[in-house]
Amino acid sequence: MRIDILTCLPKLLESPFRESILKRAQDKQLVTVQIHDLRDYTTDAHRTTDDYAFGGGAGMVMMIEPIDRCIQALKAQRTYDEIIYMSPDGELLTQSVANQLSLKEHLILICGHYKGVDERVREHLVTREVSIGDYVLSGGELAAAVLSDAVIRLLPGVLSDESSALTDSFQDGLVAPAVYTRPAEYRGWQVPPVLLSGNPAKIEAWRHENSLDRTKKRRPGLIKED
Ligand code: 6GU
Repeated sequence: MRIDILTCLPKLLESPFRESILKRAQDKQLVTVQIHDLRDYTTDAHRTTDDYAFGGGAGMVMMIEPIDRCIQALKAQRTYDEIIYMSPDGELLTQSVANQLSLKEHLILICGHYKGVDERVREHLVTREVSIGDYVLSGGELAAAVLSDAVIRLLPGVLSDESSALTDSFQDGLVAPAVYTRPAEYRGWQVPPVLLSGNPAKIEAWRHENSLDRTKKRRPGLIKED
């Protein structure tokens, strides 16, 4: 997979991709993440990426030209499956959306800032718009890092079998069961004895029951009503 991220604040995106699982996925060449500074696609001396809104009003608007020039340069090199604009009014990022995107080969993520992008970017250049939740961030960069993390960890070979994404919360419509590690007792607080029993069938049954209980208590909306 390859993910190209378009931003006017490239520094904001550096560290999330240089650590831990996302770094390892790139080192193993399971994914290429390329961050593009939109200022490099401007044509004026000041390298302007935003301008005042037509009709007035507060806030700057990201201009279409640098975004389009960057997208066209990328499209000349390969075919993109989705060109995604990160926006708080987009489709909500769910596990199901992450699963879908993990099956794609080439993605472009566009990070908005200021009051957003010129609407013509959304009308003519973008194939999909994604939000990471119902709250407003200062820009799309952190949201793009969240989306990338959710997608990259699903790629075959990124996680070990043990930590496989198949056992994640949400992957089966339930939240994950409680986990414990040594010591078995701490300040009198006990680990559930079944987990120390060495009986895999009983442990599996306990985990499933625990998942169901936790989902009902914490996220009742996840339990499908039929
Ligand atoms: Cl994708 N962008 C911004 N700016 N705010 C958000 C968001 C995206 N998703 C939730 N809030």
